[in-house]
Amino acid sequence: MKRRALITGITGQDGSYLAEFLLAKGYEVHGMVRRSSEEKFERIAHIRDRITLHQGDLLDQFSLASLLRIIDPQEVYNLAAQSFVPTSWNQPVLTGEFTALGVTKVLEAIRHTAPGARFYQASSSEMFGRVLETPQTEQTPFYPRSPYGVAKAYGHFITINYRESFGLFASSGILFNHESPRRGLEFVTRKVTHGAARIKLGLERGPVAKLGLGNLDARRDWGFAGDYVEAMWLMLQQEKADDYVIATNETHTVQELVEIAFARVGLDWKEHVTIDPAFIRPAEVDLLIGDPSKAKKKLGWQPKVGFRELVHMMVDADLERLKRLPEASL
Ligand code: NAP
Ligand code: G4F
Repeated sequence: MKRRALITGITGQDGSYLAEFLLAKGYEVHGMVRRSSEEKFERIAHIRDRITLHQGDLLDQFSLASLLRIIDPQEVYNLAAQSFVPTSWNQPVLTGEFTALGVTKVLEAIRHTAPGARFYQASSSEMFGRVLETPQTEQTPFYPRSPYGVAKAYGHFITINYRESFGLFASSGILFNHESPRRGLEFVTRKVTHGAARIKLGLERGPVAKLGLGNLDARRDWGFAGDYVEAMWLMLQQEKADDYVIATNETHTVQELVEIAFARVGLDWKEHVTIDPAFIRPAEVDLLIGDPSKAKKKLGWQPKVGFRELVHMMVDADLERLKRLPEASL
């Protein structure tokens, strides 16, 4: 009999890679999606006929419990969240409700409806914020710097609490930034690769096409999303639930990202990139670099795609996609 998995956030970057990964492993894959006036499930369009989608929302406790009752999954991956850091300053309450309390709602639904299901929580390196130790490990204390980071810290600890209080198999993956051609356009990697591709193809107006960015000195530990979803699955195959840092152990500045992306299309980034104060954050996370030793040792996990290869993959995919689009939509 096929194993059943439920993914919240299946329409997002990670949800789409995880769904592909689980299908390849022979799972019956179920996804929770929000109702919208226009269905935009682009990231999962290619697997739409192989997965089952159910309407539900992190805010609606009953929809979660009813999904669990209908599906009776062995594994639940909670990837749904308000995931964009700048939005969390504009909508701090909503971010708290989705990204923090939403986790408790899923855990409560599991506890009452499917207590045997294994649970994965999508925690984040944003919890380290103004880092208290470098590189960051599972033991590094948190100092979140945004309402998003604060909400994720709540989600992380409530996951541990339900494991310790009720014996649920609940694991938390502290994932550092991971990217792909499916990354949302507002995140810096995709903004840069998409921007460089548009400029290269002459799609930006003006005598010299510009791309406005914020802090070029921020450093991130960037990996490939396709590699990171394997780590999520591995966490739920262990004998005991636990928490793991998933990272590459390399850090790069936003400027390095820009240099590599523009060089890929044969352009000098200095002629195109401007600093736009609108993208400077009220409080910045200056440096992230994770130590994934525990995941390597216990899960046998390691990243496969390096930083330069990742940026090239994203630029190439954006060039291809833009070339294929009808002129009216450019
Ligand atoms: P993403 O592309 O922004 O996807 C977020 C998903 O959550 C979307 O499917 C979205 O649905 C869904 N969602 C948002 N609010 C919801 C609600 N109230 N009810 C139901 N679904 C809701 O994010 P991602 O990059 O794939 O990240 C996946 C998870 O990992 C998130 O929890 C994120 O915070 C966390 N994380 C990401 C990274 C990273 O670098 N990517 C690192 C650490 C942790 P719609 O399509 O309807 O908007
Ligand atoms: O790409 P970003 O928006 O990602 P951020 O804030 O690190 O958050 C992402 O990774 C987290 C894991 O650490 C996830 F939990 C979270 O859900 C999300 O996926 O920004 C990266 C860096 C920041 O330091 C930002 O200040 O890039 C800097 N940056 C500079 N110019 C910019 C820009 N970021 C964005 N989004 N847009 C800019 O124009």
